Amino acid sequence: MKRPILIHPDPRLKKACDPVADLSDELRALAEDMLETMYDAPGIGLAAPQVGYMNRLIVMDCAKDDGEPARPMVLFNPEIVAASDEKNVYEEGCLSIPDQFADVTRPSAVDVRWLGLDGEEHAQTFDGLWATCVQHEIDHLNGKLFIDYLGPMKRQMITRRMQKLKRELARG
Ligand code: K2U
Ligand code: ZN
Repeated sequence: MKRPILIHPDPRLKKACDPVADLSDELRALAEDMLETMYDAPGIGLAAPQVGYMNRLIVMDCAKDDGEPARPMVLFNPEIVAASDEKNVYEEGCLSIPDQFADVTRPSAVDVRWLGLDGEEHAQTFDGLWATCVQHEIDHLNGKLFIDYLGPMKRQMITRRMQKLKRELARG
C-alpha cells in the first residue's frame, strides 16, 4: 500500500541507514509499497528512509522519462564502486522537499553493485538520468539531501519554506 513520505526537516532523513542483512518477506513487501508510492507521487526514485524505514533499500524507474516501458528496479545495499570524472548538472527535486529545485553537479556515470530481490549480487553502470537518480537515492541512505550541495543561505531558505509547509499541514 502507499506509504506517507516524510518531509524535510525530519531527523530520520539525516540518519545513515542500516545494511540489509537478509532479505525477508517484510522487506520485499516494503519494496513493493515503495514502488507504488513512487509511481503515485509521481517520482522516478524513492529511498526507504523517505517512508520512515532506516534500511539500505532504494527503488527507481527512470525509464518513463525516456518514454520507454516502465522499468522498476529494487536495490538492497546499493554501493557506488566507481564514478566517472566527467560531471553532469541536473536540476534536482526531492519528494521529501516538495516543489523546491536546484542545480546539482554529480558524476555523469557510476558503477553500482547491489543485492537484488532475487537474492543475487548485481552490478551495472548507470548514466544519464539513471546516474543522477541512483546517486540521489544512495545519498538518502547516508542521510544526505540534495540541498546539502547548496550554499548555506539557499539551503536555509528551503528549510524555512518546508518548516512553514509542515506548520500549515499540521493545522490541517
Ligand atoms: O528521492 C526522491 O526524492 C525522488 C527524486 C529522485 C530524483 C531527484 C532528482 C533527480 C533525479 C531523481 C525525485 O523527486 S523524483 C521526481 C522527478 C521526476 C522526474 C525527473 C526528476 C525528478
Ligand atoms: Zn530525494
